[in-house]
This record gives sequence, C-alpha cells and structure tokens, in this order.
Amino acid sequence: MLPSEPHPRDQHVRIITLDNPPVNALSFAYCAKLLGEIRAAHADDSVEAVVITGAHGLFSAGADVNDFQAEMPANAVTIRDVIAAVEASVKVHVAAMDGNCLGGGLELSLACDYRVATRNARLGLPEIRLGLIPGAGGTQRLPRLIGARTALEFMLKGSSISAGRALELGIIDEVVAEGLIERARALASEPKRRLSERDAIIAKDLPLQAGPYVVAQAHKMVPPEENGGLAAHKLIDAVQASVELPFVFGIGRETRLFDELVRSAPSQALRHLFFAERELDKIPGLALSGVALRQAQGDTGPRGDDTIAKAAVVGAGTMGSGIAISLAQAGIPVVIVDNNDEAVDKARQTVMGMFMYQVQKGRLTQEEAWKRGQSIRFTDDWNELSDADLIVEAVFENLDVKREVFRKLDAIAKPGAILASNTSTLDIDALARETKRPDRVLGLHFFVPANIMPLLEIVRGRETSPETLAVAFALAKRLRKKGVLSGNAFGFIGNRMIFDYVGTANAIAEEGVPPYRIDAVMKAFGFPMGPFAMSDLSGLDIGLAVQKARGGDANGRTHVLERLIGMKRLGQKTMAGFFKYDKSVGKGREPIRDPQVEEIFAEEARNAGVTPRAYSDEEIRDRLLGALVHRGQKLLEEGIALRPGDIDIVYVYGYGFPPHRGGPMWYAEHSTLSPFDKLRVTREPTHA
Ligand code: T1G
Repeated sequence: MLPSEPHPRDQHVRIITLDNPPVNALSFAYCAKLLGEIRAAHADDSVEAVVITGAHGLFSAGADVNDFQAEMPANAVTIRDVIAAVEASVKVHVAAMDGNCLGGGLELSLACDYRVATRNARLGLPEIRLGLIPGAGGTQRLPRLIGARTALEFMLKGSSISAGRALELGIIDEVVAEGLIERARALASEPKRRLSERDAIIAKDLPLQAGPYVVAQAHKMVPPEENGGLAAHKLIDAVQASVELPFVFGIGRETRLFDELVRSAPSQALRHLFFAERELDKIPGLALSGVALRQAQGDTGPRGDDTIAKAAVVGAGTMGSGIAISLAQAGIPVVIVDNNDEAVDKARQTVMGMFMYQVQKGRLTQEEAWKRGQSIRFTDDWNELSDADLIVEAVFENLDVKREVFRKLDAIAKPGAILASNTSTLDIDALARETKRPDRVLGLHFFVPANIMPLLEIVRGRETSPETLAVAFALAKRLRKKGVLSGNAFGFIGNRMIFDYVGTANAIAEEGVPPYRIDAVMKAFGFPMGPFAMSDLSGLDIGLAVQKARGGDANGRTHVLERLIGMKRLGQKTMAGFFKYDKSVGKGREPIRDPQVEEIFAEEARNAGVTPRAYSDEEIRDRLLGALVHRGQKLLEEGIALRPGDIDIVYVYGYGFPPHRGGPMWYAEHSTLSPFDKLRVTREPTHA
C-alpha cells in the first residue's frame, strides 16, 4: 500500500472539514452545505465513521450571529438540523478540534460520540454574552456530560477554556500535541455513544433531590431579569429541564427559551455591540494593514500594524504607570521617564504590586510577573527614549506643560516614532504643532486604571497620517482594548458627553431633586454608579476645572461646586463631596446622603431664581440620557464620532452604560419609554 494511500480501515472514515472563512461560522447557508456532506457520508455504505474537523486553524465560532438579525427564512437549515442528523446516524462521529470551538461549534461536537483536541484548542459556550443561551442542545447535552452544576457555571460565565481544562472537566476525551486527525480516526473505531441517552446529574457529590436547591441558589446569584439577567435566568430554566425532563422534552424547552431570547431587547442590544465592536477599526480611507502599511511608510517608521518593538511613557504618575503596565502586559518593553524620584519610586511599587496581584489571582506565575516587571524600566534620562517606536506622554493636564514635552520629544525621538498624548481633553493639534512630525502625532486617551479599563480613544489630529492611525488601531487590539476613533475636540467623545450628563444632573438637583435620588434612578437603570457618586470619585476640583473650561453646567452655573470645594469637600478623596463617606461604611467608598449638600443646592437655586419642580423617576432618567444622546448626536454631526455604534462602545466600555441596553445611541432608537422618537441618529459617517 503506497504511503500516500489511506490505510484500508482509514478509507472507511470520512473526514468532513468545516470550511467557511474567516471563522467557520455555521450560518444557515453553510449548514445546508454541511448537512448535505453529512447525509452523503451516512448514505455511503463504505463509510463506517465520520470525523468532523475545521479549516483555517479553528473548529468553528458557532452560529453566524448575522443570521439572528432578521426573521429566519422558512426553509433555513440550522445547526439543530445538522446535529439531528448526526444524532440519528448509527455511525460513530468524532470531533477533531483545533483553535476556537465555540457556541454551536461546541454543541456540534457534543452531538459527536468522541471529542479530541489539540493543546491550543479553546472551548466555550459564549451565547450568554449575546443575551442568548446555547440553542442547539448544549443546555441538555453538557449537563449529561459534566453534571448540571458545572455545566451551568460554565455557560453562565460564557468564557472559553483551554483544552487542558476541558479535559479535566470531561468535556473532551483527549488532548494531543500532534496527529489530531490520526487520533480522531483511531477513536472512530470505538463504539457509538450518545449523550442524549444518558441521564443528567446535578453533580457527582449531589443527589438529584438537591436539584431544586441548586436551581434556587443559581437564580439568586444572577442579576434580575429586567436588569441584564434575562438570559441567565432562562439558562437556569433550560439546565433545570436537563435534569428534570427526558432529553426530547428538554430540547423542546431549550428551543422555546432560545427563540424567546433571540427576539428579546437585551439580546438585540448585545448583538448590536458585538458588531459595533468589530466595526471600530473600519475607518473610511484607512484600509491599510500589514504589508500595505509597511510599503506606505517606508523603512523609517515602526513596522506597521504588526509590532511596536519598544515603547516609552513620559510621566510616572497613576496614568503613566497604568499605561506602562498595559504595554508590558502585551509583551512590549517599556521605559518610563520622570525627573521626580518620589514619583518613580511610587510607580515602581505600583508596577510590581500590580504584577504580584496577578500572581495572587493565578493569572501569572511568579516568573512571568518578574519578567514583566523587569520589562518596565525607569529613568530620568530622556535620551533613553531615542529608540522607542511609540512614546506616550502622560504628564500634568496642562497645555503649556504638554507643549514643552512634545518639543523635547520631537528632538529626541527617532525618525518615524509616534508621539501620543494621553490627554483627556486638550488640543492634539496644538501639540502636533510643537513637532516636525505632525503626521506621527495623535491622542491615545486611556481610562483609569489604564491597565484594566478596556476603552482607548484614538484621537486623530488634523495631520495624523492613516499609517499612524493604523498602527494605533493595531496597538489597541494588541493591548486587548477597544480602540475608538475620535476627532480632535474638547473632551473627545466620552468626556464631552459626560460633561453634559453631569451638568444636567446638577441642574436637576437645583430644581429640588436630591442627588441621592438622581443617583438611585441611574443605578436602577443599570449604571454601576450615579452622576454624583461618579463626580465624587473623579474629584470635584477636576469637575469644576472642566465646567469652567466649558462655561458651567447645563444651566451655566458652577456655584454649588465652588461652595463645596470651598468647604474642602473634593469628593471621595476628602471623605466628603456631594455625599459623605465613612471608613466604616463600604470601606469609605459608599456614598452617604448629606442633607447639608441638598440645602446648598436649594440655596443656590433660590439665589439663581430657579423654580423647584417635581420629577418622576422616568423623567430624571430620560433627561439625563437625553443629555448624553443629544451630545452624541452632535458629535456625529460634527464628525468627531464616526458612527452611533462607536459611541455605544465608548459608553459601555468606558462609562459603565449597561450593555444589555446597547449604549446610549442604541437605547435612544430602541427604547419604548424614550422621548427621543423625534431624534434623528445619523447612520452614516458624516466625515471622510
Ligand atoms: N458570527 C458571525 N461573524 C462572526 C462570528 C460569528 N459567530 N464570530 C466572528 N465573526 C466575524 C467577526 O464579525 C469578524 O468579521 C471576523 O469574524 C473576525 O472576528 C446555536 C446560537 C471567534 C474568538 O459568540 O468570539 O453559536 O469584522 O475580529 O479577534 O447555540 O470572533 O472581519 O467582517 O472577533 O480572532 C456563539 C463570537 C454564536 C463567538 C475570533 N459564538 N466570535 O476572534 O476575530 S451564537 C460566539 C468571537 C451560537 C448556538 C448559538 C471571535 C473569535 P469582520 P474577530 P478574533
């Protein structure tokens, strides 16, 4: 037998390869093709077993999320149909998994009799992140494989796990270093075994009678249905059915719950964010990447979107340290320059403290933490910046100070190096004018804490080149951050909108609504904290500086802020701001209502001739959200923000807007209670 010829026994194993680039999404169209291949294998008497594997370095990313955006076509073939065919066949099926095996892809593998994976396979049922539940048998088969309690935890988290962890849990049978298909062929000669024929258990150490208790506990652990927990509660119901009902009835329950969720507002909002996030780096006129980028910028600049070989940060303060950690976590060597020894010492402690914290959390080994810590160097010698590909300035928020820094950097930095400012409001063009490389100057606005917050505003100056922007977007991806393009305007996108939001909250408080109630309304909407607690967190002195720069709050007054600052009430950092704080309550971070502040609002309102008025909770909510949305609308019209979805990503990832409501612009268009029906939200970018 020629080596290239398959072994006779091998001939009886049909290999079916999922091949639908880029992620082998199991769309209706692709499932129709796949079903045909599977049925052909079943009909071929010479085929004794089937191995299902994936092309393009992965198994499958699951169902095609685009398919849920419209009504299902009448004759659509879904993953459920494919799985039903596998289930009905008497032939053994083996899933051979490499790379991502997610959602419906993992569910397809669960319908197979055996599962073997490579070491770099990652398995997950992330449907809950889309406001869904696994809808192709996952909620019924996984509990029969690993127990309902473990299966529920896995699906509620929605994150992917390594092949090694999947093996430990019992989701897969084997992990191979190589020879994936060969091993799958070997497993194909094992006997047929269907998960649907097994009974589900709660857990090895729990009797079935514990089911109601486990279910009741699970419902208590997830958010209320109306506040982001809808899919979680339905998932618990589906898994409960796996233990209480025969398989076929459990599948029926799962299908009904899934179909209910696909039409739900939270799922539609989360699917909007899924696609909005993937639109972020699609910038008109910026279709540059990789080779095109290198050709465009010649040999001088950093090597395009593939790597920043070395970075530098100017300023060892909170932001500078956080930015350096973020860069180091992405494997980029960093040097931090600061002339202030005290700041450098504090930064050293911050950096090592952060990496040791990750060791405690089990995210890093001691050795990795040490290596990462060593990859961040500190110096007071600016000449050490001369070989950096990217330099991020994070000094005091003052334009003159930053101008001086950019002049210095331009003289020191190598040709082609990118000079970025972490400013949160100042004029990028003013900084670019201090350099001979305005095409390499832009804003990289990180959010506190920079090594944790997933949002990065990428601010384009008038002369910032497409190549520079492309490197910035590639960097954002490498830092695992959501890079959002912003035009160069005061406060960019997020802060510019929040100024109106906070100013409006102050105006409502002057009309007689106490801050604690305004905050309570916005927390009930889903924000982690209300506008006044947020102001206390960021500092009233910062807030006043901004309000003054912008001519006061929504009604143009800053008297309340000035009086509170005059009383040394700067917010959490002084244990008093709009609220009081007490170390014995919530570790000094829990806002406590303060009637004295409400009296100050009332006095200032009287002085300004403001007439008190009653507000319903809905009116408070809609007026505050209206401030966000109307500013967002103007940013689109001015071309500062490119798309409504970009603004939604900024607010969900940077300001705690509840994801199940889709972000301010999505909410404005889709909420039933909103007074925004007359609002026109620009759908197309308004600037090139
Ligand atoms: N459907 C449609 N398009 C998808 C997709 C999906 N499931 N996953 C990725 N894409 C597109 C994405 O829009 C982008 O397109 C390109 O692929 C690269 O994606 C029945 C109901 C797999 C970890 O939730 O987590 O199965 O911008 O930029 O960073 O129970 O994509 O190039 O035009 O993200 O390498 C469950 C979602 C579906 C997985 C790869 N599955 N995807 O990350 O690339 S529901 C998911 C991801 C389901 C069943 C249920 C990631 C990834 P474009 P990317 P990446």
